[in-house]
Amino acid sequence: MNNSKKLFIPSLIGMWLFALPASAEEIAGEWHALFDTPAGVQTYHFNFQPKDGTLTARAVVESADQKRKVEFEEANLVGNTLSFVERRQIGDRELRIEYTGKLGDKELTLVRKIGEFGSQESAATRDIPKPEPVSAAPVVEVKINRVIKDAFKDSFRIGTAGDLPARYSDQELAIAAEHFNAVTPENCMKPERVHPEENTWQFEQPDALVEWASGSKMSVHGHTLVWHAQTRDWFFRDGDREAVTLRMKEHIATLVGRYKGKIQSWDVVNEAINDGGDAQTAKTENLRDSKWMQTIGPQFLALAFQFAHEADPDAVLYYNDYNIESGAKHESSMVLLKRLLADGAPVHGVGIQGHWRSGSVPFEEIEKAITDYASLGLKVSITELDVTIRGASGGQFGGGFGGRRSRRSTPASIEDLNVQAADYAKLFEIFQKHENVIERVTFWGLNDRRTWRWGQHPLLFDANNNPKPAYAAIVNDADDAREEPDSAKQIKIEDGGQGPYSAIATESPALAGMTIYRPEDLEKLGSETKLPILLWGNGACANTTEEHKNFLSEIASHGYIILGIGLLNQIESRDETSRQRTQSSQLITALDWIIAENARPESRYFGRVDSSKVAAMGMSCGGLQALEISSDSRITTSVICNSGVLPGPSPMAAMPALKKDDLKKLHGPVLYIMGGPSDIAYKNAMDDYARINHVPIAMTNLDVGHGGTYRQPQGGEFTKVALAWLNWQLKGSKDAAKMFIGDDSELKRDDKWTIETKQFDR
Ligand code: 9MR
Repeated sequence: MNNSKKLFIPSLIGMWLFALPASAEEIAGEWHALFDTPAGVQTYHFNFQPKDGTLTARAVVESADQKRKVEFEEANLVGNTLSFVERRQIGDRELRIEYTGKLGDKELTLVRKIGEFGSQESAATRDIPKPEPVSAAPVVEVKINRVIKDAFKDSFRIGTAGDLPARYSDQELAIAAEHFNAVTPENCMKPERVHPEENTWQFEQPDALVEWASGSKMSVHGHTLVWHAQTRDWFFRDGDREAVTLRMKEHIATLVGRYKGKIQSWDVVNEAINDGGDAQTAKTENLRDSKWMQTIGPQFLALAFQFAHEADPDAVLYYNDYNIESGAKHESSMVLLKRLLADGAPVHGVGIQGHWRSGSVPFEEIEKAITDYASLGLKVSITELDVTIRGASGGQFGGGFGGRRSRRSTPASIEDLNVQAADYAKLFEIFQKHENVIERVTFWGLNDRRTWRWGQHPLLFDANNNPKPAYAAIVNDADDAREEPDSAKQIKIEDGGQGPYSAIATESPALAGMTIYRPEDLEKLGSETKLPILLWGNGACANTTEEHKNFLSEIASHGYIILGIGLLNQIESRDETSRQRTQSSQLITALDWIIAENARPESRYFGRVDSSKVAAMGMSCGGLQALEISSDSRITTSVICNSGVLPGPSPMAAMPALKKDDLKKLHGPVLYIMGGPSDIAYKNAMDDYARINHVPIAMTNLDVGHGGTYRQPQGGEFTKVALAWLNWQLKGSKDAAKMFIGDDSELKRDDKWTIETKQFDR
């Protein structure tokens, strides 16, 4: 290894020095890399051989279902930058996969780019990397009451898109047939694919799809006949209007004719209107300057519809586009459709594609667009529905959105999944309201792996085919979805605790990803007693309360409702889902939920909760989550266990990024319960204590270290202190205050504990 490489380490001052070119020898030999690709994880075992100024590159590639050998082309090494190309035949399609790499100190950072499918980055090393355990378990387990096609069988069809059945697993094919009753070929009937040259047709995949659909009792929606994209230049050769019109006619007649009676509807023209627009263009059709426009002119649309109608007079014919529900583009679509109808073009329906983004779905515009199109006597379908969780929206292929960005798939958070679920539920409420106009709602892909928006989790099934909260939100009856059924799982810990109420740990379908600790028999509370609310975040910000279950259950048995971050089933036996990342905002969502339940007459929590008494609590990383939400005006008190704000940026990405300044946002009394000087958070907590001079604060320490006493029977000594504090702060118990206040406070008298307090006498 030459010394220049070491200069990449930023802690060395030599940033002004530059790396010398890598010698070819340094790259010679074996390198291994894992790529998380749209087709699953693939492990590349590369072999690079430099020879006389040239480079040969080959690899053995392992994936879940195959092992293949690759000879790379165009291999090149300049300085420490490497590039080569893999050509891969997938079905009838040749993919060009471009690799670029930079040689670092120990690693070779490789970017793998697959044209329109985006790119992935991976660090190749000399050692074989171990695949990260990829969890097949969902972030949150979802129960669905009905399959979606049945839920809407009296309203409209529910479709999926994909070039089924080739290269789909048996499980995926079964899911497609079970949940959907319509299919749209995602790519295989596009002009470029099905009709690559003037007299060359590729019917193998379209035929297979139509046959599979008929065997699966699904209708087929053809996509797409006339489009500015994915259409080879031969169509427009010579630019002669007549010749181009003839080619279009022949294309449509052959394709629509072949599947006459088998394909029930077609996207005849796709995406003909320009993006954006303004008050001026809104008054016009604002047609895209496509090759169809350039050669045939604006009549190309009416002609396409006419040819399709001639080829299959029974087929329902659609104009299909994205963003036509909104703004100037919507106005233009109305101008265009009115003209086509006035000219007698056989247009029967409008496809609103529906590539939306959760958190910003234009509900009102969508509803208005549906009624606008209906007013023209047209049917409406939602043809390419997907609602992303993160990232960009937009629906145009090749427009720089979604399709070509670098994509690394990080799991969706429960919070994001819930926002998406609420958006999907609202969309389907709108669709159902207009069921007399809507023919079909088709999702653009089958699951979160089989989607052009891979990495943005847009569909109803996750990448492992588990139904997501969005699915339940759409199909589960509004009441079913909210109600915690009597059959909900209930776990008793330590016989329900020692308080006056026997406690259980349970969950509610409407509060995904949270564990609820509460008295089992809520009736027993009578009409006077109301439960204060405790919000709890776990050590390591884990997705389970397992470590703290004794502590939490015991507190609940004394008349509290605790909403703890984490999956209920992980209390009994933990697997890797318990390590999934969680977010402070889950606590706020939970607070909103319980306050709403307390006010909802049909809820079991109706009138049972004291919404004006709320504690933000948590341990270690979860203590930071509690601090993070403590600025919320509804929080009465904060209880920070084995935790404190770090002096600098957190080393763990999953930790809330808090600054010491954030302590100023605390507005209620604060209790720290710490494990003494050997607790790794001790210094941070003591420093917090020194800085908090504006609210009452108690700092308590028991010399047990960072782990606390949570696992001891009833949660041990920590429960005693936490419970006294809660009884004092949330239930006004003067007796409980004696644990903390006065020269002879219980904790002062207790040798095992130390206590300091400030600002209580103000
Ligand atoms: O999802 C499709 C993707 O696999 C293709 O690479 C791309 C280009 O053919 O088209 C995608 O589907 C588009 C659809 O055909 C028309 N509306 C926008 C869709 C997303 O880009």
